[in-house]
Amino acid sequence: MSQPQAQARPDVADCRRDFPALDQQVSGHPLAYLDNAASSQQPQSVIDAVARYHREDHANVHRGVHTLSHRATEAFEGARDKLRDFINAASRNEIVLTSGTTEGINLVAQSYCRPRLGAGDEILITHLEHHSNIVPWQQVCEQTGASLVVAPINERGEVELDQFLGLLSEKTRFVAISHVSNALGTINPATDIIAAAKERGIPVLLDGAQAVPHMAVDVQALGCDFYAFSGHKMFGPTGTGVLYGRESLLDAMPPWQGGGDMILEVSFDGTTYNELPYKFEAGTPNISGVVGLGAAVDYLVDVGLDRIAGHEEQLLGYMTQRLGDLPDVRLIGTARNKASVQSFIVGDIHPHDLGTILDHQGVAIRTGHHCAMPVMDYFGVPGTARASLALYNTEGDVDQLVTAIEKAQRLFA
Ligand code: 7TS
Repeated sequence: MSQPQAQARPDVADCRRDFPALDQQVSGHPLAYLDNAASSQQPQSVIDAVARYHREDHANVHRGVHTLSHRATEAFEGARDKLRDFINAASRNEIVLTSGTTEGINLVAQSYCRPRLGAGDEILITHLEHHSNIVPWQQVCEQTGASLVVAPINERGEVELDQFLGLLSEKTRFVAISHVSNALGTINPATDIIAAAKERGIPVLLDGAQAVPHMAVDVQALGCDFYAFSGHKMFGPTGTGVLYGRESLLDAMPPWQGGGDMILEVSFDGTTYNELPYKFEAGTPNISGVVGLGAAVDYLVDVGLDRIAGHEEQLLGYMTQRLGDLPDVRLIGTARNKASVQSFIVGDIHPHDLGTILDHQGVAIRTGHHCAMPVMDYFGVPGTARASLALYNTEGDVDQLVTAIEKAQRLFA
């Protein structure tokens, strides 16, 4: 794909054609896929890369002397290099390939925090987190006697920076926050939080699951110590993901799973662990998935993250306005700095009923608590309807959503 000028809107019609799943009818309507925060669709180039790998190159990695094993290893490690470039990590040793965000966060909780924390120590998160960035910390608190401290949000769904910073103390041993909230789309003030934590020598993990498909991420510019994300939300296969970790920290951490590939030498007297990043990659990895993830990175880079961000910002503005103009629609999450997501409630229609009626009109959204029950509790709702955008969405998708909601309102009137 040629590189048009930075900031210009991507030619969405062209991008859309790259995604075969979008070209289908659901219940007799063209599919308007607005559930990208849960899982995005895959471009043909990703589907082809995975298929080609299965057809021609499949073998185990890092261990064979034969040609297919070499090819598989090359494709797998090549994807690691692309991922390093993609987030501008300083070294490929800092790219741990995982099954997704959840695994990356659990790895840090168990391997970084568990050996270091004890009673009186605190882990600081926010009220906005996905359960994946809550439960692993609760578990490590139970295991170590440390406490979980939760920074509050306001009625817009924003973390109040002053309040957050006020909770940093000499007891704080770790900070874990979402870069972008999945339930509300709020972009957290990560740079300020990281700078403040750094001044106090506190490591920071960013949960980047909802950021990487929507904005350029540079882990060195952010200055974070860990950054976790998932392949399936960035046009790659499920069961893939990355944990970025600062090399000096990863080096000092014990492996969290034992098995093949993560060792240099094993005897019954003891085991010498492999070097980074393999120390954290026990067992045969998701080779085909990672090959596909590499192709997804190529795709994102080709379209251009700045252009994607510009397009989505414009489209989110349009969607928010269209939804906000509907009678009896309550927008949940109105942060001033947002990406790609709008949660809402339509009158007293239960979100699941709304989602079903929308599906009958070809509109795919997610309904429920979005694995962020504390956010729902804050807004006093059991769940919301959530429309979430990707680079291939258009104003036509949003119009179809609005028409479908109007129909639901008529049905329930
Ligand atoms: N963190 C955030 C911010 C997320 O949005 C998600 C998934 C995860 C962590 C977990 O990612 P996984 O790939 O390990 O499962 N979020 C959603 C969602 O919003 N709807 O479905 C999954």
